[in-house]
Amino acid sequence: MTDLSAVKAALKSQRIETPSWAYGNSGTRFKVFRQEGVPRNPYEKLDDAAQVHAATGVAPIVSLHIPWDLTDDYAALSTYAKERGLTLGAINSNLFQDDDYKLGSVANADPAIRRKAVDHLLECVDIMDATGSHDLKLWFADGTNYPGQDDIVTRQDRFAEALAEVYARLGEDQRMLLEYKLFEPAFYTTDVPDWGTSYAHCLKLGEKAQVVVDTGHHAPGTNIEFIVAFLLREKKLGGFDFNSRFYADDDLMVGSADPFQLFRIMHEVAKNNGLAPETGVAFMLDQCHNIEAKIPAIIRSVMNVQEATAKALLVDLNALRAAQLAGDVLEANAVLMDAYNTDVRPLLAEVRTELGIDPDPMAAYRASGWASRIVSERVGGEQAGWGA
Ligand code: AOS
Ligand code: ZN
Ligand code: ZN
Repeated sequence: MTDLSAVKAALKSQRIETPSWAYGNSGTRFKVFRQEGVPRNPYEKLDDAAQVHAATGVAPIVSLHIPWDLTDDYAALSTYAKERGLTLGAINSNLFQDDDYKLGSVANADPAIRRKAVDHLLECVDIMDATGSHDLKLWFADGTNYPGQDDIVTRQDRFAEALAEVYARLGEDQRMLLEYKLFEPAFYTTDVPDWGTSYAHCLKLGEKAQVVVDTGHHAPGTNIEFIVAFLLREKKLGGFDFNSRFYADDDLMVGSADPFQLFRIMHEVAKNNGLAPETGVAFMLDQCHNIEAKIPAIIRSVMNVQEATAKALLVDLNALRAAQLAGDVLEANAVLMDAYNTDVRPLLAEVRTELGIDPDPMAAYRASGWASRIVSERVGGEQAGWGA
């Protein structure tokens, strides 16, 4: 039997980090649909994030993206966050929106461009010092489009050199989280295409370098929970970029395309102590809400992660282990499916009531009046958006 009070305690202490860019406008390369009331600067993004936290009680951390969240005083931004019960989380670098990076950033053949790219990463660590952020999250668009375009091994050498310089600049309590992605924008080779490449670089760099699993960055059919279990065993899972995909890097709401996959991932996390704060797994969202209202979509995403986590925590691990040791394939599978098929919404409603918030986060947000308030107040100025 599972101890329900321990399940509730784990759900109450889980922290889900929301990305500043999810509050701004986004779209595909075909069209960005502008929405009314969207934030015009990082401060207003934090105001929206505070609404998500108020409704859910478990989303007090916000990832920033440099330069999309450019400001001249990051310490002031951090103070503004604290005044709203928030903290600033991972600092995401941007080495993909500058003409200089057409043939790569840290893997570019031109040493001057490599220098510029590394300087940006070092600047991101300076920003972490000012915001009190612990994580530098690195995603690189570097790669090639055509066979023969550049040398695969030489590009890895350039990567290793750049990462080592940035790693050496990290403070005691700062980490480097290295994300991988199968393809896009590069279509032939990507310099960090999979967890193995990321893991190999992180292993060489040292303890403060860990892998980020973006759930949308794999080939169809990839067993992501296996990667998660393996990385946890090796103490190299730094965190997640949660989102859902049907085809490629769709960045849809986590848990919307395949809630069972999310459950399987969270089962490995829960079983392998990944929910314990000391394990250091960051539960970040990395999503774009192109056609749906942004704040309620982020609230829904947080709830989806919570539901998968609750089901994972309900797995009767003693019964599972007994069935596994007995070689009882059907029983072991049944134990897992029992947890997955449990309706955990009443349990989460109880958890929220015990936290002193509304048991229904979506209804609470609707009733708050925030959606109409931002439409009437945020007029004029440039709306923030992906790339703005
Ligand atoms: C890109 O595909 C990656 O998922 C990045 O993590 C992220 O979406 C981008 O860097 C915005 O910060
Ligand atoms: Zn990502
Ligand atoms: Zn992505």
